[in-house]
Amino acid sequence: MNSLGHTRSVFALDHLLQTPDTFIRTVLPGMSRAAAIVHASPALGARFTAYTSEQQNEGILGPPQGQRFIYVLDGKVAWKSDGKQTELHSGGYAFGAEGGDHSISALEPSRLFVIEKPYSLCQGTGRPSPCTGNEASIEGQALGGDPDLQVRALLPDRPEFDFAVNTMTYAPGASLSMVEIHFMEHALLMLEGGGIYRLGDRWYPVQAGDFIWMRAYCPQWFGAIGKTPARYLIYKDWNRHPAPL
Ligand code: UGY
Ligand code: MN
Repeated sequence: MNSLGHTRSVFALDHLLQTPDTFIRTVLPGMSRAAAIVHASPALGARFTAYTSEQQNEGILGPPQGQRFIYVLDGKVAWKSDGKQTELHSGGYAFGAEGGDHSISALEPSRLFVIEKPYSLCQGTGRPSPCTGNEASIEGQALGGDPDLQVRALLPDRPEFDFAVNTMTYAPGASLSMVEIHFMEHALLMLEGGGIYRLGDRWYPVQAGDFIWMRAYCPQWFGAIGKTPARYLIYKDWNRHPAPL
């Protein structure tokens, strides 16, 4: 508890840094034996919703608003989709398409990072199919040829998917090679380690457990600090024209 009203959390026009001391729990419609920490939502200016779901044994989530992506932070959950059940452990993830049928039930106390987003149809691509996977079985790609910065794309590289979720792993001392400014927005959860995040014209110390939202065009840069790798999960809108009709 901080009795002097201090926190690292910041809410600015083009970004949000939300640290665990400011997390508020709520129960979303259809949740049972579970609570949500809502990180980003349309009320913030985001075009998606991102939350952490904390589930007790047998805790369930309600129906999604649009598509749903889940990443297991810890614990074990049963993901049922298309009559098939898959057990997901830490690092496991699943995608459910808009209008599809899926259910999620915790097999032990678990925490999930969840993204929900209305689907943006693109002429000629068809619709995405549900899928599951585990981060550990995905081969990393060196970003811009830098072997100290490995990107793992969790969703299939196919045009029907209108968003991407990647993990980025920085060796100690590694950094983005440039300040990025782009029309996509981001949700980001620090999974491991820490460093300095530049957001807009401010630089923030960040560590595992922190959440960041970046509005489109928010200047951004990260450098890993410490003797262990820094790793984060990052969402971005993807594969769509910036001016949808
Ligand atoms: O994919 C990205 O835009 C990523 N490189 N951005 C970031 O790490 N802030
Ligand atoms: Mn970016």
